[in-house]
Amino acid sequence: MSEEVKKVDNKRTIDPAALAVLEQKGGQIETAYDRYVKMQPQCNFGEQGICCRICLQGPCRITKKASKGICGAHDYTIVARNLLRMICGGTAAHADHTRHMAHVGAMMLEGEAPDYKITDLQKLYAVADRIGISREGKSDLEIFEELVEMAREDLCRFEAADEEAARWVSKSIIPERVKKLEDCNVMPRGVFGTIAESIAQTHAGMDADPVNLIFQGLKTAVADFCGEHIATDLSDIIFGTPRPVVSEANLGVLDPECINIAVHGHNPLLSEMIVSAAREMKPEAEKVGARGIKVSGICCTGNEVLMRQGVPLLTNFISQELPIMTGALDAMIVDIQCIMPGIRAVAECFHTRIVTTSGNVKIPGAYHVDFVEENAMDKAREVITLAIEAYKERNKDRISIPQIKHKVVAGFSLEALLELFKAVNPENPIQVLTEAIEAGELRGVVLLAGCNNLKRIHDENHLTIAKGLAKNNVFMVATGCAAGACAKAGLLTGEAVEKYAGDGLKKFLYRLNEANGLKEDLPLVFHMGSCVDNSRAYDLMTLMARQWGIDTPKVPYTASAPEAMSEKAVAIGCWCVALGMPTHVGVYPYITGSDLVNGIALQIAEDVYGGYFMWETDPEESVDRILASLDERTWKLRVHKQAAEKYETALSTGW
Ligand code: NFS
Ligand code: SF4
Repeated sequence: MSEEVKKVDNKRTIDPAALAVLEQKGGQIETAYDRYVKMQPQCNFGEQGICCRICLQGPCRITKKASKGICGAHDYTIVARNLLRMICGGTAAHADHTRHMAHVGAMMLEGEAPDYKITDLQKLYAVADRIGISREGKSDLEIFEELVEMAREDLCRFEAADEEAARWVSKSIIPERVKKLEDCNVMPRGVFGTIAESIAQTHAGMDADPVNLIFQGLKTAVADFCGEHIATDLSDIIFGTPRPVVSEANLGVLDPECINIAVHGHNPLLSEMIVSAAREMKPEAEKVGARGIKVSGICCTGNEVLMRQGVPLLTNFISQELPIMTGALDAMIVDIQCIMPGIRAVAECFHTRIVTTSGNVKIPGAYHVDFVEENAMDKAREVITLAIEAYKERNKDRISIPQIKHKVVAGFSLEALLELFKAVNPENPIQVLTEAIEAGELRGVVLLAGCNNLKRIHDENHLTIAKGLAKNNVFMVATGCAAGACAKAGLLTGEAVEKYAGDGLKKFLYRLNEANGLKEDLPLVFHMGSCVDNSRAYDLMTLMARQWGIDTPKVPYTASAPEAMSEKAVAIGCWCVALGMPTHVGVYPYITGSDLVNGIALQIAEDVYGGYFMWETDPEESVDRILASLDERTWKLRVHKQAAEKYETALSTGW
């Protein structure tokens, strides 16, 4: 048993609000923090990825005595197959979300989803232009129709080699990357087809070649990028592209005077409706003696409504059971993904209603209201009525809300970021960022992404890394539960810049504050949205590459998932690498059981794609390694630029 496992207790968090709840009620009411302790020690075979149970002869585990599975599969085949299946799980989850968005788009066109409309025409035009839809002589609805059709094609195209590449990939990334993906045979045509192909490839008795399996994994991950990008674009068109917004985060946002509703999951199709219905239903809340209805968010649906509507963020993934334990939450309305079944048992000890809304996410014992898009607002009202009923049963004596919350400045879509840069450089906004890196004011850009994972102390890796990078003048964007961690800890504020930023980062951000004449200072970390919005973060890298005229593996831009947990995070990490980013992960993935597969992730990937993985669990070390990955690129970029100027040649395309 490792040292780390020995000192495990059930208060593994550095979020003071979460800790307050755990100290008061932890142990009496079982949460993930308790179950993590009970689960120790965890299985070593699983941990290393060398357990196979994809056929009924298994489980086969690789040991000294048995170095191959019964069918003769080596460790490297088993590890690579398991990894590919994880990537499929993540890609399928995002694609399911995207399919839903595209389906609602199609329903809107048929007049079957009257509560949804095109909110952002500029975004519609921008996406149409990028994807290659001619707008000439077409009405807005006709453009939208073509776009939805194209999105469905990207999702549904067969994987025949003579078919067109997925457009949301081939038209969103730089031509050099398109060529690389095509040359390596990892350019997907259709998202669902790629998933089917991969699952087939990993069936017993199919592919045994680890390299072939891993390349297929990268192709599937690029299909994941495609799905995510479509989801972001359609959400922006339907609900509006985020603009800077001020709100709050952490458990202290719960208001004992109000009916408190948490929206949890990932899909803005439902949460946006809940937010509007809640605003409308204030009189009903007043009738039962509440001051109003307060909606707050958990996980990525929380990020979606924070970014667009300024709805406060309650908490992130691993602490999702804790808001119920404050006794002040009347309903938790969940849609899809990252919903721990454990919330139901916790709610049993309180008056809180857990309401599931999606046909593929049900929890035994929870309320289920099937969310149908034809009458979305009616359905939203129906679930809010459940919360109002629950409020009447609230026991005031059991309410204990930690008075901890922080201001949050969020809403930084790429469009919003460029708007800020424009105030400094109206002709070429992205140059504001690239020049600051060239001048050495900034060390590079880091995307803070991913989940929570109790293998690490809740939020500790996120916050230590964010603060460490800030001190070293790194410009940071964040998504998902990483952004949630920063929000809860007050890092999405101007005050955090004052406190944690190095001189270069301070100068850079203050220059932007001044040029924009903002009421609210810009934050230390820029919240770009939910996990599907990692597509925004990659578009930023693409813009930087275009500005410098280089391929992405030369751009000083690193991704970090300090507390990665889900299969979705695995898929994202893999496309980050395939699309040219160094990618730090703060938890070991299940591949260390094969030196060969691990070596591909850590080293060979760089030779082929320019991106590579770094596993590092210690947060301080992680900061050093992330900085080194940026510095290597900045240094090379400078050398190549100097050489190009001196010899009057084009910039070297290698990395
Ligand atoms: Ni991303 Fe968002 Fe959080 Fe992880 Fe889950 S909510 S989609 S998967 S846990 S960051
Ligand atoms: Fe064992 Fe091979 Fe079956 Fe896997 S596929 S469970 S390694 S026999």
